[in-house]
Amino acid sequence: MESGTGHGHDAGAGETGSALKGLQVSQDGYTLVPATTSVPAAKPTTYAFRITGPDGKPVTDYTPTHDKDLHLIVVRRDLAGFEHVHPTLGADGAWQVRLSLAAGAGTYRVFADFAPAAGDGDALTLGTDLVVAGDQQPTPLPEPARTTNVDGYTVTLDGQLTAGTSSPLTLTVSKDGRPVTDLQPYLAAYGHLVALRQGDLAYLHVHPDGAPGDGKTEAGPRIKFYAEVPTAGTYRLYLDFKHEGTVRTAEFTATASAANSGGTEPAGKQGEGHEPGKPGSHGAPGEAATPEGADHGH
Ligand SMILES: [Cu+2]
Repeated sequence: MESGTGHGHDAGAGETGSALKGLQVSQDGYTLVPATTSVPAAKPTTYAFRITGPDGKPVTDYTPTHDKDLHLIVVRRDLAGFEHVHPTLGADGAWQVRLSLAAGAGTYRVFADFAPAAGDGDALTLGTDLVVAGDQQPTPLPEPARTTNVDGYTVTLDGQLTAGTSSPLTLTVSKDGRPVTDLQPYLAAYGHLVALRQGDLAYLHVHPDGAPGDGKTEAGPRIKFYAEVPTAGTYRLYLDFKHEGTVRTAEFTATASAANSGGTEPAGKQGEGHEPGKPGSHGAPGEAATPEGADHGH
């Protein structure tokens, strides 16, 4: 058992040892069963799946988290083409949703984030792959940056991801040089943040700090989160926020530093000070991820 990190921002206890999510298609008796594992071309398509429970039957009762029974995150394995959608549940336990698959051909990861009503209240995130046929055009992961732009909005990231620590992150939204102070609640928060680890797409818990209507959380320009990453490395952050009736996603590449930055980590393992494409760096066992930049530095 890991020692507590004392972040205190959890919706529920009992997450010990399960901070890494989305790597398994089946966990605790629950299984993500896609109706299909491939689609013929990259165009908007209907994606269907079921969640089966410990009795092998499709789960039809869920405990809503962030206003929804189930959140579906879809992203190509090179971290392009992020979609966060909310499927509809049929009486027979079949979920359906439209996916745009706008990044084009390639292998996508599908994450289902839900809490079965019969469970202990903890949310599970199960993952499976979806192949979109065709020739993939690789998209290099953008370099780490503190500022990103989406649809005329500028979003700035403050804070430092640190392995094993609940790290405060502040995202600040502006438009046309002015801070946005009238963000709209979206799924019971002013922002939703998903973090995926480059290399295996581990899906990370990120908790908003404060909720609309709690008397202290302002509607921008700052949105605060606590993100707990398990290891040093490169992560892609996806912030969904709503303004003037539209939900947009701001994306960042961020580098997480090692828990103990005192220099005891072997070179090449730390998230910072790396040499992109450094030859001869054979990762230690259990550290299969190549240094970031190795595939993207040219
Ligand atoms: Cu959602």
